[in-house]
Formats: sequence, structure tokens, C-alpha cells
Amino acid sequence: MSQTTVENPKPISATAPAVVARPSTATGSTTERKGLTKKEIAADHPTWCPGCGDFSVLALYFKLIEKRKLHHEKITTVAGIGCSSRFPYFVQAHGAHYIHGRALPFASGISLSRPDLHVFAFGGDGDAFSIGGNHFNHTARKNIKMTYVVMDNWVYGLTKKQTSPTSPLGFKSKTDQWGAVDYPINPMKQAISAGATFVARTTHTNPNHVLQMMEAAMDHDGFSFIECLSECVEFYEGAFDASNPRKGGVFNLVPGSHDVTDEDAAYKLAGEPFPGHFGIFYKVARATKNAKEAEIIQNFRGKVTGLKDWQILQKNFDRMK
Ligand SMILES: Cc1ncc(C[n+]2csc(CCOP(=O)(O)OP(=O)(O)O)c2C)c(N)n1
Ligand code: SF4
Ligand SMILES: [Mg+2]
Repeated sequence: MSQTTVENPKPISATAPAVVARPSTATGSTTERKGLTKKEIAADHPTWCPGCGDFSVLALYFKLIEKRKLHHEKITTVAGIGCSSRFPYFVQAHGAHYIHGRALPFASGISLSRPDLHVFAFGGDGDAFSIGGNHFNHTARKNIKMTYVVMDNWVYGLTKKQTSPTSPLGFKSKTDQWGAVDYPINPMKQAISAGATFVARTTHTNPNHVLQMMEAAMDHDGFSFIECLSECVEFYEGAFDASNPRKGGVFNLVPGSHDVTDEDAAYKLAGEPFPGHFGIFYKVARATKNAKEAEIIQNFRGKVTGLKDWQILQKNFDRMK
């Protein structure tokens, strides 16, 4: 099963300088385009509760944009509904705060029609695995190029404490006053089994690691999924203490010997009891839907040379009569 071993990334180096040198012009002068600064990319002040883990994820997204010198026309930020899904409001860039559970179909449309930019989707455990569960599975199996960060807080935060699909058994909430009785979803297993080609796990309490995972996910040619633990201090305080060394927990990286192309080994990691390991569990190369569709379009265009796009479309409609 294993082919070449793709390593979990090495620790990140210092942030690169913020000025991009562009190729010299014919006149010999150099056009410089500065990368976006945090100030330029930050929009409204986030309305999250003080101490919410989502702040950390947003800050690291800004850092990623700064570090990788992503310009406005090269990124878009999409989300569904939930506290975590407010994310695009706080980013001064193209994006959409879309329908509950429907971030991925919307993001898929952008990804398939705009291969020149990278789509980031953000959302919560409810948005991803309850109402959006079907879309998650299908986007993963189609391997549509984008990065999906699920800010998992094991609860519905926005609607004030209902049991979510990732809430552990026994969790007392407004919908399970005597404790949750339904077996929770394991996001990592779900992603691997659905066909995601990049599956990683991180936590908001380790900023360097979040950034590393976001960078690696963005560089992956396919559907890249990150489960990022993000504490809801209002309705599930202390949920992830066991993974936080500052709270007496342990943060263990995926062992260096782990082969990320080995699906069985990835399941094994995913099945470990909390807090488990953090890092890239699974990463394989498989043709994206983007590439397959582009090939179909190119082949078709080859057969109808000389026609404009609207004429090809007209021909298609005529044929359907
Ligand atoms: C169609 C629809 N159903 C239900 C809701 C109510 N609702 C809004 S957010 C949410 C759950 C959000 O939970 P999660 O995705 O975990 O986000 P969090 O707030 O925890 O970050 C629900 C049930 C809605 N807005 N739309
Ligand atoms: S309710 Fe929870 S998830 Fe929502 S902003 Fe507050 S701390 Fe964050
Ligand atoms: Mg949630």
C-alpha cells in the first residue's frame, strides 16, 4: 500500500520578508508588489466570546496569507453557519458566509471554475458533520481542490449548547440533559473513509502547528481536510485540556515513522483515545475532479476549434432539443 513516504513538515522557519520582487520590465525597472499585511486582510472585529479558540485559527489564517504572500485575487474564504462559520466576515477578501452545511458545494463551484486561486473553507463540527455531512463525504470523494478547516469544539456554540456529532458520550447539553447517548463521529476516520487525500489534525493551542498544517494543506493538490480542535469556552470549557501541556495535558506529534500513504496506519492513529496524535495522518496523490474536468473541456474544445464559448454552449442547447 505504501509508496513514497511523505513526511510531516519540519518546524516552520521565520516569516519571509513582505516584499515580492516581480520580474524586471522591458525598461529595466522592477515592479514590486507588497504582500498583504494583517492590517490589510483583517476586516471587522471578530464577535466571538473572549477566549474562544476560533480567534487563534483566524490569526493563523492571516499569518498564512502574509507568509505565503497571497493576494486578494488568489484566495477566497467560504463558510457555512455557526460561530466558527462567521470566519469570512472577519477576512477582508473575497468569500461567502453561506448556507448552514452548504459551504463545500459553494466552495466546489469556485474551485472548479477558478483553478487560478485557492479556496479555503472553514466551519464547525455541526456544520461539517450534521447538516453538511453528505456534502463533506462527496466533496472528499470527488477530491475537489480546496482546504477545509473544521474548527471542532464538540458542541453547537452559536445556538448555545446542543449536542453535536462530535460531542462525546455523556456530554450534557440542552438536547441531552442526561448526557449524550449517541456514538460520536470521528472526523479523521470520516475524512479518510470518504476519500479525502489529505487529512491532518491540529489544535488551536499550538499556533505553529496550526500554521504548518494549513501550509501543507494548501500545497496539497486535492481535497485537504484539517480537524482543528478549537475550544468553546462558553459551552464546553476545558474540553481539550488533555491535549494542552499548559493545562497539564500532552501534545504528541504524529511519529516520524508514520507512513502517510498507509491508509490502515492512518485509521489506527485516528482510532487512538483522546488526546491522540497531531499532524498529517494521511496524504496521497489522486487525480482531482478539477484536473479531470479540465481534461474533458480541453478535449471537447479540440473538436470544436474556431467556435466561441457561447457558440459551443448554444450548440449544446440545440442538441438537447
Ligand atoms: C437550516 C438550518 N438549520 C439549523 C440552523 C441553526 N444552527 C445555526 S448554527 C448551528 C450549529 C452550529 O454548530 P457548529 O457547526 O458546530 O458551529 P459552532 O457554533 O460550534 O462553531 C445550528 C444548528 C440554521 N441556521 N439553519
Ligand atoms: S459560543 Fe463558544 S464557539 Fe461561539 S464564540 Fe463563544 S466561545 Fe466561541
Ligand atoms: Mg461546534
